Amino acid sequence: MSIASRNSARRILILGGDGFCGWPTALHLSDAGYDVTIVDNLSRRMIDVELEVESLTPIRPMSERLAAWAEVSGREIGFHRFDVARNYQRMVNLLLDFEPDAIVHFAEQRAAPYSMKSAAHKRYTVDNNVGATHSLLAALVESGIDAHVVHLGTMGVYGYGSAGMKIPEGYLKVHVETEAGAMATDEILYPAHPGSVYHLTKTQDQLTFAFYNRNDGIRVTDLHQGIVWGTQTEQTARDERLINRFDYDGDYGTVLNRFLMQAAIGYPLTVHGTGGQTRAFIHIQDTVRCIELAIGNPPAAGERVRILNQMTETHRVRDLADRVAALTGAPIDYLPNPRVEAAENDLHVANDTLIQLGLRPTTLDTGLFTEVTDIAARFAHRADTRRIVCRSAWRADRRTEPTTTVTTAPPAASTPV
Ligand code: NAD
Ligand code: USQ
Repeated sequence: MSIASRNSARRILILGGDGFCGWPTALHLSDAGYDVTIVDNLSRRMIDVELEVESLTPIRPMSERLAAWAEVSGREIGFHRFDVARNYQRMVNLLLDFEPDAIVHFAEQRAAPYSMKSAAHKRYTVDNNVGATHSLLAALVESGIDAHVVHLGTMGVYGYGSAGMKIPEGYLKVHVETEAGAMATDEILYPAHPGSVYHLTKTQDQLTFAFYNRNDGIRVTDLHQGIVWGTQTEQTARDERLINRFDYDGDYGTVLNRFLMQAAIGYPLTVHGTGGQTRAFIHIQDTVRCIELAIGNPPAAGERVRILNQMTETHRVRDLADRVAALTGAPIDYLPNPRVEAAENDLHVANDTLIQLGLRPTTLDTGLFTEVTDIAARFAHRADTRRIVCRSAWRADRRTEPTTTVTTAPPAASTPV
């Protein structure tokens, strides 16, 4: 039995439903029997135009995607194109009209390198992400709609130092010495330690959720997700017109998908520094399952923000490169690191809740590498190798090439609302 038939949540609004995680989530939930409506301002597609690069996979325009899904599944998905951060009244009206039981919030600028490109990109990322989250919560209060908000946060809010402990699910138990000399115990949000302006916005989201949860009783699940790898899910693979996006460029491509794509086109694997960073990972098929699990298990009225670590395994970047190299024979290139980050870190993460709720992790060992390399090989002719190297530097002293005038501009100024 699908969760949709067991759970009272039926109508799901997906903010950012045209993106890499949002599109497969929309199809997965629609397939599971939910009534799904997407909101997206298509800013990610406009950023492709700005960066002069496209998804490696030929993603179709929204209307074609939706028509293909209706044809393949017999199910309709609604779509509204507007900016969640800026078009507040449309958000309120949609909430009143659609009356969602749950809202999955993906509608943020999600690339750390993009957020560090220039002052304009930093400002765009903060305005867009902080604005989208806050507008959504204010609109829920104004409309009086009691929907469960499922937000995609990031493991990066915890930072990537070596904590010397297992990172808990959001809250840290602390013992504080009182004035009287006794020991008091409390639970606080795990100290935020963002490593980019993008990650900074996710730590700001956490405070916004905590406030609206305490003040207005908004029910929130914040999923602290690791790096998503893979491309297709059961539903996106059903028809070529449903194919998911695949980012490989230096701003939006994430490390494992980049290595797999680089190997497939014979490009040396681009390891930053010594590759000593340890990160958390999750396959896109597990992302969509976790979101369904979160929707099916909403926090009770009055419960604090529920924080779940949405990751299935951790790996060191150079180990991933070695693994992909062993599998494919690809050479490895150790490049100067354009980021400001620890050269080496360990990472141990608690992910008990989603496992207890029924997640069966798809791991790197299950041979899914081939799914990605097959996709990459099939669309290798679409790759622009000039876009592969990461050129966005965290600070001027991290630049590996002379400064050029920034000619690109984030979409905020031109986005129709
Ligand atoms: P994406 O850029 O592919 O998708 C985001 C979508 O939101 C895009 O379609 C974009 O057009 C839309 N959007 C952005 N701002 C909007 C606004 N103001 N109004 C309306 N629509 C807007 O990103 P993704 O990889 O699908 O990530 C989705 C979420 O998951 C993000 O919040 C990200 O922080 C989080 N996340 C992603 C990863 C990952 O590896 N991809 C890992 C952890 C967390
Ligand atoms: N890296 C390389 N070579 C590359 C690309 C990246 O060595 O070619 C390194 C980076 O320096 C970094 C690590 O790999 O140490 C991860 O980089 P990434 O680009 O794969 O991931 P990141 O910037 O952290 O961001 C991605 C998503 C973001 C999400 C985050 C989850 O873009 O939306 O929030 O993963 S997490 O990393 O857990 O914070």
